[in-house]
Order: sequence, then structure tokens, then C-alpha cells
Amino acid sequence: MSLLLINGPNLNLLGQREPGIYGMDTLKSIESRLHELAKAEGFELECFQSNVEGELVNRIHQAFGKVQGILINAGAYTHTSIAIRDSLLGVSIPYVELHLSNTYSREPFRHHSYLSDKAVGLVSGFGPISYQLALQGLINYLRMSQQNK
Ligand code: CA2
Repeated sequence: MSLLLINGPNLNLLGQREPGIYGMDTLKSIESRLHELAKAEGFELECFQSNVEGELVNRIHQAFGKVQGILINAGAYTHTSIAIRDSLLGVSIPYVELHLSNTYSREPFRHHSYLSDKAVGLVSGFGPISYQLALQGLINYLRMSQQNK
């Protein structure tokens, strides 16, 4: 089974700026760790990052029929993008929303997400570990769904 990790705007800066909020790990190191964890569980993982909303939408469309689950940190687009929401719902691929920071302990404009209500689950606030928790949650969800078929 194939999974897709999507990271939105500015997450390419991880490990280079604002370590107090977002941690010291680079996106590359997070991706390679997740790759190993997925592989150990028998899953393939592809990773994609873009600062451009339409590119994120296009990548989600490309996943249709090829990917069984999506992990997404849409960054600031979480709070603004109906287009990303529509694309996730359009391809009908189960997804887990994740964030490094606890968005509910931050500014009020980060308290609303266009993705949460349709997500399989939400992980927020554990720094880079949020990615691992989200992966475990998604894999568990997919296995349970297979069993119930
Ligand atoms: O906590 C998260 O993972 C966020 O998705 C991060 C977004 C923010 O807009 C969301 O509200 C919560 C911002 C990503 C910015 O990443 C940076 C990383 C290093 C340096 C500067 C920005």
C-alpha cells in the first residue's frame, strides 16, 4: 500500500528558522524518518512539499487511484484553503491532518481548519513527533478498514 505525505507552505524552512515553535529537525530528516517507519510497517511513502496552493491540489489529484492514505500538514492553508479541502474530498482518499504546533494554543485565526471535520484524525502539538503519530494513526485506520471489508 502507498501513502503520501504532503507539506504546505514554509515547511521547507523547518530546522532553519523559529526552532522555538517548530523544532530543530529539517523537513528532509522528518521525511526520511517517516519513510523508514512506513517501510518497517510494509507501506511505501511518497513525500511532497510546495509553497503553492495549486501545486498541492494537483499533487492530491495525482494520488487518485494510486495512494491509499494521505498525511497532510497544509501549513497556513489549513486555515484558508477550500481548494485543498475540496481536492481531498474529491479524490476520496482518507487523510490525517497534522501540525507541529498546537494550533489551538496559538492565535485565534489558527483555531479553524478547513480539513479537520473530514479527516480520519488530527494530531497537533507534538513537534516533529506529530508526523510519526499521524503515520501510526493512519496505518492503524487503514488496517482496521481492510479487516472490516
Ligand atoms: O504547526 C504547524 O504545523 C502549522 O501547520 C505550521 C504553519 C502554521 O501556519 C499553521 O498554523 C500550523 C506554519 C509553517 C511555517 O513553518 C516554518 C518553519 C520554520 C520557520 C518558519 C516557518
